[in-house]
Amino acid sequence: MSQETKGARREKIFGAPKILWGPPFLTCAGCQHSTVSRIVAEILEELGIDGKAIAVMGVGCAGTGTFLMNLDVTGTAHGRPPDAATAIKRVRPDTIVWTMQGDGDCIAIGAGPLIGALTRGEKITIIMCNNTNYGTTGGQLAPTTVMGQVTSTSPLGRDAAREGFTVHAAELAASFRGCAYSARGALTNPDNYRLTKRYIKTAFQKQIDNVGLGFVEVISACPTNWHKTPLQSLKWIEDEVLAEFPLGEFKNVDRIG
Ligand SMILES: Cc1ncc(C[n+]2csc(CCOP(=O)(O)OP(=O)(O)O)c2C)c(N)n1
Ligand code: SF4
Repeated sequence: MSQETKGARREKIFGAPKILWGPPFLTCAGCQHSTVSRIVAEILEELGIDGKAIAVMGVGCAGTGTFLMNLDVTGTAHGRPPDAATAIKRVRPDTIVWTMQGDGDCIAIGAGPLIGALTRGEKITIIMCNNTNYGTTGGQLAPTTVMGQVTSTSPLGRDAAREGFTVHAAELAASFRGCAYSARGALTNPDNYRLTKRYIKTAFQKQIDNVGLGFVEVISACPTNWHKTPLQSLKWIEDEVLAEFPLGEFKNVDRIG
């Protein structure tokens, strides 16, 4: 170490959000669910709402990041986070209530609760990690599986005649009058990482401003079930998945109705 470096004032310019209390995320190497959790933790701190935020986790890998946040966290039956979040928010309108769900949880078994919350325009924030399969249980086909994708239950590749067409949750959410904000982001490069963070922040801001439901879908790599390395997974998202799932904002209003 040079004399100059030794004497320099050392200032911390980057670190983990304080509400992440320690152990590493419980996800596989290259799984981007943990990145989404990290982004949410940063946002809760940046918006100064970590003290009154309540997380509702779905069943599956996507929810596990909430275990590591120093927040009130509750779990529900598979797919039911929007119902629990509705109840909490209505009883405690002073809190910031958000759900952390996988695509299977949110738009397969949980499609009914999601549509109910959108219909009612609940003042909650829903984060859906879309890894195009059921990660926890072995990579089965989900509504979000892209056309042609091989999964453990579509070994010949998703085919419209057998398995139907891919579902687009962010566009669906945007079509509801009770939806204040809907967007889809990805985490394959610094630019779309920054945009995804902005989308999630805006969705929380809609709740802070008491506008209506904020929904953000994040394309999230599942290297384990995709049978790819983390880097191959990012390339596959960029080459194939984003062709099916365009990124961007689909709705952003200051008043619902
Ligand atoms: C009522 C019910 N049905 C099925 C299951 C089994 N199960 C647990 S996690 C899961 C899939 C989760 O997939 P997803 O929501 O996409 O989240 P990921 O694991 O990919 O993050 C399933 C089917 C369950 N726990 N409860
Ligand atoms: S199985 Fe997939 S979704 Fe689950 S932790 Fe591993 S990479 Fe993530």
